[in-house]
Amino acid sequence: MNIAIVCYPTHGGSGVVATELGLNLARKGHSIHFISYSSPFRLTNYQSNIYYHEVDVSAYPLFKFPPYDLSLATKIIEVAEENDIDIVHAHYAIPHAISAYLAKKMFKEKNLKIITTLHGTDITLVGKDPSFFKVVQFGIEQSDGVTAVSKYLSERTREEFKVEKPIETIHNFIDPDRFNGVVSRCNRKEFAPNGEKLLMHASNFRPVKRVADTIKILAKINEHIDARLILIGEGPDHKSSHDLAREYHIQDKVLYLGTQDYIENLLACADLFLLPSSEESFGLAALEALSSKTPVIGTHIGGLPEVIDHNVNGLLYPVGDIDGMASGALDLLTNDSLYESFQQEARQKAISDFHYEQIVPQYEEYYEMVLNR
Ligand code: GMT
Repeated sequence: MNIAIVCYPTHGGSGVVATELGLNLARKGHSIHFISYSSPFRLTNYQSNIYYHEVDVSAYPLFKFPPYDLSLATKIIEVAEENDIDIVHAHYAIPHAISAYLAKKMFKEKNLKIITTLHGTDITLVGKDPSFFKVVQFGIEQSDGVTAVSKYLSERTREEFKVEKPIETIHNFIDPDRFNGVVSRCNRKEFAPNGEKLLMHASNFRPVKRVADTIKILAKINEHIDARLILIGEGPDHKSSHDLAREYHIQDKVLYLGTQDYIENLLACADLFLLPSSEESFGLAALEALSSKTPVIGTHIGGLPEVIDHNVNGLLYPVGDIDGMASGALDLLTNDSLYESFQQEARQKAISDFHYEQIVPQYEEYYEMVLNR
């Protein structure tokens, strides 16, 4: 099939999932056309059957906000004309679902099929905003197919947007050979020179991620054992988390690495991965940790319970339960046999439930179903 994948090129989960899906589909012989405002960061080397089309938006003095969604619709039509596209797969509803719908209506040569994959904040946060709600609802209704990355998100979408049509749950996936937790990939001495335990967190540092909680958990753990925290990513809460670490006098135990393209090498060093989010439709970072044999300490919200099995491969607590998360972390970090069991279970969970070889065919079957409908 000739598939156009519309996504964000950034380090957020939706862009990663869209890119890795395209790469896997290309390896299976499909022709994949990525469309975005810059090349997806995971699109590193040339690979056959992969094409990238850049959307350029003319900046005109009259425009306070350059209308990316309109230029995107135009680019989708151009790519569809030149490459006989069968399906436009829009990842993250805003604005991709609507731009794809516009392209579908304007493209006369063929009945372009639109599939929208919902990733989380396009429903639970941004999509709920009154300035987007109706257009997101319309985009979902007009798509020929809609998938969501967790059962939780499928349910939330039905509830919040009163969607009648079926929403297919296709979970996110992992390459366990890439996220394999081989310790030699990471120089642990560099991060823990005195044998400290290593906690890790990776996100876009937005309020929904509650980065401050990772600092509070670190402070609590350091009342009992020596531990350090590696923070990966950039975003609005970076500075406040820095200030909080100073307030707790543990700034020397927190290492900010900024945005990283190859988190798989760093995860191999982490003893525990912290994901204390208030909203998480799936938690791709948690799956990357599991696959790397790194147990996850997180919150019992959203789609995380579909990824993490509490007391088996991770520990899940109410949002903001710092004491619970810190004490659960300490139980694991001070009991080697328990910790090793969690490590084995973590990798087993990633491989048995979320291997790309199991999930990518679900997208292919869904494409066929939508095309033949
Ligand atoms: O908030 C992020 O993690 C970025 C966001 C995105 O849109 O890229 O992630 C969402 O999509 C990921 C991939 O499907 C999911 O794993 C994340 O859970 C989801 N984020 C939220 O729901 C907050």
